[in-house]
Amino acid sequence: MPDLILALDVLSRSEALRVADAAAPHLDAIKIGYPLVLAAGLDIAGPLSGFGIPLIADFKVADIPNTNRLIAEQVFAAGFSAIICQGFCGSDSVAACVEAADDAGGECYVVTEMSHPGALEFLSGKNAELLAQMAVDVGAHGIIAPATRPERVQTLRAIIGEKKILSPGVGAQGGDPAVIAPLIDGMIVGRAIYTAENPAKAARAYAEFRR
Ligand code: 3DU
Repeated sequence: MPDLILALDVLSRSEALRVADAAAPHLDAIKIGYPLVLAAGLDIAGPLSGFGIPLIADFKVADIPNTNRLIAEQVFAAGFSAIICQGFCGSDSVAACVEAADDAGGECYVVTEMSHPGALEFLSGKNAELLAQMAVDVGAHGIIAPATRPERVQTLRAIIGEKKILSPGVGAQGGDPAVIAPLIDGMIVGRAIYTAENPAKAARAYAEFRR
């Protein structure tokens, strides 16, 4: 059963710290991305690190290898433990993120199939399966796969074996935590926690699905 990862997509430093402080006792990691970093700056990683929980940088990095490496180095220097990159730029681009992660003692996760309806237009089916195999081949630490489609998570699991699956889409996007939890290693939950009237209570409820 999975770790609980808070997707902290709030838009101010004070709100980020308020929600993190409330939810932290129930969390295994905090994921932040463009919404919070653009609003509050990359150095929000500093105070968030103070909760003693690993930070995951969800920048869905998607560029040439050299640029990917430069981005990943900044992320790890800022105190993050893991980075998320896109796979569709190719194995050399992903390998650049994996190498930067390895150099920093961190982790790199590769997006395969996304959780929203539009993902089915391009990044699903065979393409997602090729991305998962590539993630294995370049030594990534795991993949991102959709909690909204448990049957796809099972297919991708058969490809990646014991590498980790972090899965967004529970709660606001309709994914069922009881169904997805046994299939994954990390359950990513955003709005269902950070917009809750009581984020601590909401986080505690999702934490029931942990190991
Ligand atoms: O829908 P939520 O509010 O629980 O947030 C989900 C988070 O996971 C959010 O940060 C989003 O950018 C990220 N994510 C997906 O939702 C779907 C993906 O395929 C990959 C990342």
